[in-house]
Amino acid sequence: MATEGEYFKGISKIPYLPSAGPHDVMCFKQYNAEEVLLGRKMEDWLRFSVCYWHTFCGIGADPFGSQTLHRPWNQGTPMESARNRLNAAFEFFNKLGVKYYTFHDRDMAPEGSTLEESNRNLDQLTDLALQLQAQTGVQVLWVTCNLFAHPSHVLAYAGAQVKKGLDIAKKLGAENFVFWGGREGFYSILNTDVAAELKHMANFFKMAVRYKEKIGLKCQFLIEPKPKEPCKHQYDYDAMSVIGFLKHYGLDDHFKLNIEPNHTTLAGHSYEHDIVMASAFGMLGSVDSNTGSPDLGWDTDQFPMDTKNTTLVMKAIIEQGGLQPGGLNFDAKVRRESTDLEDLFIAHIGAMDAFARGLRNAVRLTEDGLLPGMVKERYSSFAQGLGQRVEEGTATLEDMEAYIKQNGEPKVTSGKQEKYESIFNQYI
Ligand code: XUL
Ligand code: CO
Repeated sequence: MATEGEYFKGISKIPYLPSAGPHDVMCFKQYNAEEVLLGRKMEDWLRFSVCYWHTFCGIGADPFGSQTLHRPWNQGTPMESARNRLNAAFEFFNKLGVKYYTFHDRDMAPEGSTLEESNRNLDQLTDLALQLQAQTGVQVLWVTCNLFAHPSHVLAYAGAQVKKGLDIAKKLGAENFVFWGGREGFYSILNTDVAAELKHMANFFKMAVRYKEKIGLKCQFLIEPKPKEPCKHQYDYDAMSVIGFLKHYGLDDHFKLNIEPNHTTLAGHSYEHDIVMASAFGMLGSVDSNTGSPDLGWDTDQFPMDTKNTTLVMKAIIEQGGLQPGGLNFDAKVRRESTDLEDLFIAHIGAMDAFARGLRNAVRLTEDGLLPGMVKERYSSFAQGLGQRVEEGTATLEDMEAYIKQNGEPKVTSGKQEKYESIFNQYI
């Protein structure tokens, strides 16, 4: 029965029905929140989060066409719509069974004609958000500020906005705060002083760290790499560029990375690349779990449905012991042709099942130990003798020369890539 103020009528709490047939797309067949794998509940490995901007603010417009998605919550004044949207969002989280959400300041509350008015709008909407969080137990995975839409492109405005963003992160108990500037880059090198901009960006982050400490905000700071779009070149190009930047400016103790695979593929890497690289440096904080179309040159923010990709991601997450306090945030939008409200559920359920299956695959891969054992064996010569001294950083080039002279020409050892690939395929 539809209750008053209900937006997703006819849809009740999404059940786990592992034996449902392929036609039934409104249930989970893989994701069983309470099931324990490797000593942890599935919901704690996966920490799913719904993003506000695509799912509740998206209207299907693109540079070539206007609105196709007409949502029932977009009614009344901008503030009335914002309130309806927040109520619809919490109904969606509850029915889907997701415990986290993410938002930009300007998707939760409309921009006013001054900073003060925008801040007042945000105060009112975050009061309602706090109430809905308390009623439902749904929490903020991360907050971010939309620093890319305002027409003035003034650095001080961005600073003022981030100050307020950090205040609301504290108010709502956000577990993380994301920085994805969008405009931190350039369109033409001719009018750009790259060294000055990088220094200003680092100093901006230092201001954010100082304000966070001043207000006693306990959340993880994350930078989200993206190589381009809207800028021609963005300074936070990919995981390794951001890690280098953070280390260069002494910020690496204060930030980790929020990796979005669609951005990774835009940077010319394979889907899992930045997840693996960030994790290798202890810098993987959270994931904007989406996918692109690698044959396209722009950010399509599609729902991640490919279980090979999700298996590779979950393998890296298991290897680093989980993603907490980060999570898997669906920075993904339904296509402009997917016009039914139900499509929002179908998309999230499909992606959650793809990740749950990826988790199950990665758990089997870990428990069997076959592939991890083969990798260990491949590096075993670094566990003793000269190899061990390379590992420890005490070997010299002279040692290497002496080793070769003593042991003669090296024997060829196969890298066995096809064997690894063929074994991996048996887990997906
Ligand atoms: C843009 C993008 C953003 C960030 C938050 O490509 O991914 O939505 O995740 O600003
Ligand atoms: Co993102």
